[in-house]
Amino acid sequence: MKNSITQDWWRKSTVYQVYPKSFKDTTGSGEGDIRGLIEKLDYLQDLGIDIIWLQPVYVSPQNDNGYDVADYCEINPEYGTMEDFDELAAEIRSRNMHLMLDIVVNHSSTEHAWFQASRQSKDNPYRDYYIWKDPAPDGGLPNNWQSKFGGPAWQYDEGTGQYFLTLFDKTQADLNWENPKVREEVVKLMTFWAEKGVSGFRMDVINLISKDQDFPNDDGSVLPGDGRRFYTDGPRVHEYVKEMHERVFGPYNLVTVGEMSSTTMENCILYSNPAEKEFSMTFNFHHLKVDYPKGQKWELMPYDFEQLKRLLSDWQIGMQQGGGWNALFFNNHDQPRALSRFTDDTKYRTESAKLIATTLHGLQGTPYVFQGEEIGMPNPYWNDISELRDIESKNMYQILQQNGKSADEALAIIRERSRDNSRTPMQWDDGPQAGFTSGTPWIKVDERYPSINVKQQMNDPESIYHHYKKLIALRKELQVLTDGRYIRLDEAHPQVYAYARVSEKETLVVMSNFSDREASLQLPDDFHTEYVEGGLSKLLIGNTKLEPALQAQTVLTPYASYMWIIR
Ligand code: TEU
Repeated sequence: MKNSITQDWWRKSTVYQVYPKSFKDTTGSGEGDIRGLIEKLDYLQDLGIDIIWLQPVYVSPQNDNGYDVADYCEINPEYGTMEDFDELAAEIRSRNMHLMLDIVVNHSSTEHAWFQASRQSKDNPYRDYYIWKDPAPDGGLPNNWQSKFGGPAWQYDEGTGQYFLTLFDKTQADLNWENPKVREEVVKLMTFWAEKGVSGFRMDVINLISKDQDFPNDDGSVLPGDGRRFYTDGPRVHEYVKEMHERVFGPYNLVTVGEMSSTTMENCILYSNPAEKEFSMTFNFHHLKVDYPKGQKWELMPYDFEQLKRLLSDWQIGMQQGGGWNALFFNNHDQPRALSRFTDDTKYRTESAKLIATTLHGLQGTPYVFQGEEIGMPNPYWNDISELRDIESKNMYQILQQNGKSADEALAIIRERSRDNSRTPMQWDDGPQAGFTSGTPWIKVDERYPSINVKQQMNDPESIYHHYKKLIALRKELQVLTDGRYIRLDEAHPQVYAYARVSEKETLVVMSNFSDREASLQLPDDFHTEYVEGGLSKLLIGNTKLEPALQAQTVLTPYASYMWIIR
């Protein structure tokens, strides 16, 4: 383990996630493009980013903003050309940064040539590329599995009289990984991009690729009863991932992150322990369900702070013990902004954004910054459902009303939970459309852009942007951030989350007040005696003024957050 920690360069890296549709438009189309990203590479380099995760730019009907791929080896004209892509890759390399592509192979678009052939007839050579089933004996659905975007997971095909499986949108058909030809195609397309010199892949919902071949009905005895237990971390998933490692990740020395939906820690250890030869690291979402009552995303509740801390801590300790590696994140393109969700995005917006950053960047793993997070972009305010674009939000708005909610109640839920909360255009400056486009943006720009934008923050040394920049630099400087043992310090404090990272030479302490009231934290006696007393402590970063040395007791003003080093 020690060895791989020092060998694997990405353990000291920070990843920046680019949602290309909303990043930077250079053509006036209202949608971002590859050339827009090229324009902003100096900005990302200044921030200290090592790896850019570029979300899908492949040919796609865009029903799910590119997660519905119709051609894995061509660029969608809305985003540019293959020449633009090659230039992007070269520009990234010339800045000593790395490019990570998003690979979406649990499913393809129904517009993909494979699916078009597959639906021709039952004996078409591509039939087995997808998951086709006869109707149930009563003529109904093959089983009761539900789509993640609402409604049944099966679509009927008139032409051939069978259903095909779609765990996401009805135009995202699940690929049949049992078929070796499908696995061969995946190796081929990944090799295509690896040959172009990309450094790695983010693998979309990759723990869903192996389905229980009996396709059983879900009797609901295990929540949520939507079928997911029959295809999540399924029977052959590790075998399939090892095959990809052997044939592509290993030979091209790629950095890889698997997106794991509803996974377990045992599985994530297997996915990310280097000895297993699977992925470099894993995303899991347990800590982002602490405001889902009984696991229900489409019902509101205040988040459970203690549960958030417990989940973060369990995954720190468990993954460390098992030799796994976490991808660290609070934000992505599928989540509302953590700043609005867990802290205060109005009165204490700047403090809150810095607190979210410090809390995350002190943990063990590889941190991910989602575009706009580094300037403290909050959830936009949605006036009306017509402002939203996401397929999931639009489906759920209807389903919530079918289930008895009023239009206003449904909108109130969508406002909090919609994936569009993180998808509004990047706010570059205080000019028209926040400098994102000269045209009409595909989704509205948040009205607070005149005071929340990159230009203003780059000029202010006290800004959220500069706070991120400092944290990203610290990750490279301090070995304890990479391999320090995690100890939780707050003992179920109702307002404060505090932890330490301990190595032989140094100790790091992080303390964050997640409330709008003053809080006081007493360090555990044994910790204080062993690690603080007798050492020299230094405040590395904070978001309000504080005496530089760490005391046995610390008083934290609203949303105060600090990181100390003790040597
Ligand atoms: O998301 C996987 C996923 O399960 C979610 O985060 C999903 O958006 C949520 O559960 C819905 O409530 C990945 C991508 O990140 C997402 O953008 C895609 O829509 C999805 O896969 C399908 O490719």
